[in-house]
Amino acid sequence: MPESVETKLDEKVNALNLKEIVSEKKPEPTKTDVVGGEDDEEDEDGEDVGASGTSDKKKKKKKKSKKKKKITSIDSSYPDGIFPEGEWQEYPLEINSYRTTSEELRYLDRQQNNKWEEFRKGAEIHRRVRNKAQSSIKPGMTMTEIANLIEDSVRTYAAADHTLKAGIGFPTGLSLNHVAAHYTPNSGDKLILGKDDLMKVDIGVHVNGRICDSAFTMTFNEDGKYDAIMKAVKEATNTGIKEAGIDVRLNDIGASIQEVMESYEMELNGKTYPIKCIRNLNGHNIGDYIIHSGKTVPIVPNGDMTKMEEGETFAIETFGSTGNGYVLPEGECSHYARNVDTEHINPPSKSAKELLDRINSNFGTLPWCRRYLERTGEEKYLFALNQLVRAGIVEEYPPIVDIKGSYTAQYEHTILLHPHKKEVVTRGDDY
Ligand SMILES: [Co+2]
Repeated sequence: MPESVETKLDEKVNALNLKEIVSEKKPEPTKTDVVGGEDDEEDEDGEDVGASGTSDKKKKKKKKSKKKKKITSIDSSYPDGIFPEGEWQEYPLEINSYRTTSEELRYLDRQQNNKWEEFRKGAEIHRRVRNKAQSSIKPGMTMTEIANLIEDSVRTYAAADHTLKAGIGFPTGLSLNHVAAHYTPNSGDKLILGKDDLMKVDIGVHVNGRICDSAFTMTFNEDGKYDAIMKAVKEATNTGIKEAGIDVRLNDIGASIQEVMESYEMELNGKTYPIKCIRNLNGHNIGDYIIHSGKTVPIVPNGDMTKMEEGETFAIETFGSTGNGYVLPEGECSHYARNVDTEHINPPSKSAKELLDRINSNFGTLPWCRRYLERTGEEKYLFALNQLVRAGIVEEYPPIVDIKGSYTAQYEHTILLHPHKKEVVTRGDDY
């Protein structure tokens, strides 16, 4: 989920659609609910997909197996509470090479093991959910069906009795073509995925507030139309990950990303388009229950000489576009989050106060969307929600788009800056 820095003011202007939504109350799925249809299976021995992924051999075995198994909690596959580690990388700067071998720093790292295991558990859920998404999503499905498929899987793997303990870390981004981010269906949405669409799938999983933020791009176009933009963005994100580290300046990461991204171009209908970084979308550091926590990781050089620091966790994400390389808010808003440090602001009405209590008890400062609010039983809440937005208590994050007819792609991973090494915790064999 990207941070959109320069558009903050514009977002305020983009007023909420006040059309009332009559919502259906949806029951919380129980732990034994089957999610996502017929293909739900798990290895009988509960083996992890892990960063190294499922082997072909195993896939064949799965295909043959007649026994369909339900998705169950991730904990049942890891009863000892030790989850697969992500990809380890050494820090890039020469002055930090001592870190790799320092016994003292390794000891210091082990002191924080609970925190790292929470991230790794979220990452393993993320890998399994996205594997399922990649094999189950097909053109012709509605955005609502796709979102439900992903979100029900997250909820079942997390198997938490409360949304603040573990589960969805932010609304599932399903942004098509020129829409770069922050699109998820509101109830009643009838949008259907087409074969030629370029879809950014941005999934958030949290465990005790440790949020894994990771995204990929998919299409069902078979003539390779989008190969260049997808390759450019994947490589740019991997460059950002490689360059990131303790004492590295944020500006320098942006410069490295741009150099890789903008070495690509793409042909569309006989015309060649340069692939540009979307310069007002950024990676960000991640705090407990806070998806955008102060530091911004640019994807072009921006003069920010702030350094990354030991113990920090970042979402490294890049966006490429065949359009202007600049996004603006457009369309009906679905994403919201309560702002931090707003306890001193009084909600402007009784209904706004009640809605805020509901938001606090279900999401705290985690981002959410209208569908999640409706699951808690809320209906006809838009007037009160608009009041909370205008009071500055809740922030809205409308879809952000490049020019119509352009194509945008995104890849994203969460990285952990351990004292001795960095860990790309959400790495899988898919991306
Ligand atoms: Co993000």
